Amino acid sequence: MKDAPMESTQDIVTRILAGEVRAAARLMRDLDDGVPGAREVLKHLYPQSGQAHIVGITGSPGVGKSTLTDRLIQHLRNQEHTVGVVAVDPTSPFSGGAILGDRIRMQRHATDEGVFIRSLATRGHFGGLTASARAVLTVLDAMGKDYLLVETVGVGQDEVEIAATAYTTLVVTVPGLGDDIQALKAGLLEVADILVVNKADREGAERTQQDLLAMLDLRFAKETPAWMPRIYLTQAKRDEGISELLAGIQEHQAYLSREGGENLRAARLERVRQEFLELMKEGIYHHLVSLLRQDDRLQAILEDILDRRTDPYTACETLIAQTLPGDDSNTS
Ligand SMILES: Nc1nc2c(ncn2[C@@H]2O[C@H](COP(=O)(O)OP(=O)(O)O)[C@@H](O)[C@H]2O)c(=O)[nH]1
Ligand SMILES: [Mg+2]
Repeated sequence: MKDAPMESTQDIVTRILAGEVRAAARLMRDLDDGVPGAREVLKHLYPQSGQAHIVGITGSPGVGKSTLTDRLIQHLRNQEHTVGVVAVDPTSPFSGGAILGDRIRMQRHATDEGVFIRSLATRGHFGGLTASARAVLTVLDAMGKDYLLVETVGVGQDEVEIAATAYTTLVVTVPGLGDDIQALKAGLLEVADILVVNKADREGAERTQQDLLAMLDLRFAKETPAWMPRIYLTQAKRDEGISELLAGIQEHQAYLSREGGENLRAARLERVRQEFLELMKEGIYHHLVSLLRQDDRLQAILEDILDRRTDPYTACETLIAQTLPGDDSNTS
């Protein structure tokens, strides 16, 4: 395949800001491949982002997140909102199975100009999955999408975090909680602004709702939160309860914007915090590794550790002290 002629950063930025799907898709690929220059484009897009309402959708595999996402897209489109979707899927990039599944499930939106869907596998992204998902969100946001839906499987810290740093986070479960109740107790409940009991056509939906209510009561026994998480029963497959769920999402959105938007600012600040700290972690790591590569110091350090002339803790502290200026406090 012949290389396309080089395009200036400004040209690409202009095309993406104009909402050009092909330019955006190309940038997302380049970002994943670590193509030099791709990040420069992102730097120019970032100031134009920050307006979209980001909705995280997380929960165990198979609870119906993709089906639900597909329905939410439709309902948002009916309201004439534009929508961007990032689906983070645990499937290996080699089989691509479930990614294909998401694509097919949401395919009816493929020809809709107002919808952009991007699936990410959990491996094979330059800078890591979280960074990749954030970059895609920034691109979609800068393109002017009104709502960004982020579907992640609620297993693994990264995936939960991607959904948790959305402005409105949905935690999806199904009747007959079982293992899910453990996951909820172990922290998923903490990040939920809205709880969804999908597959409400199955037996035990009301019971599950009661269990969730009891868990919320327990959690907020001492103090009533400014936002009490809502619980919705849905049948994504049959498009039941989705209007109500969307109304709940938009109520939460309105809650965040209330009273001068202090809550929204706090939620956005939290996103920025996560984003910056992650980039810093990645940046410093790569910086140090490339320094060590330059003069083969890595090998020397490893052998010192292997022969017990030093230990990995001291070696790491020494390296950081030698490389980064100014930290007098002991942070170990
Ligand atoms: N019975 C029932 N099945 C559903 C419902 N919603 C989704 N499903 C099915 O659950 C399966 C998993 O759905 P999917 O959206 O891929 O789940 P995900 O892994 O959480 O994204 C699919 O076969 C869906 O058709 C529902 O409301 N009721
Ligand atoms: Mg899915």
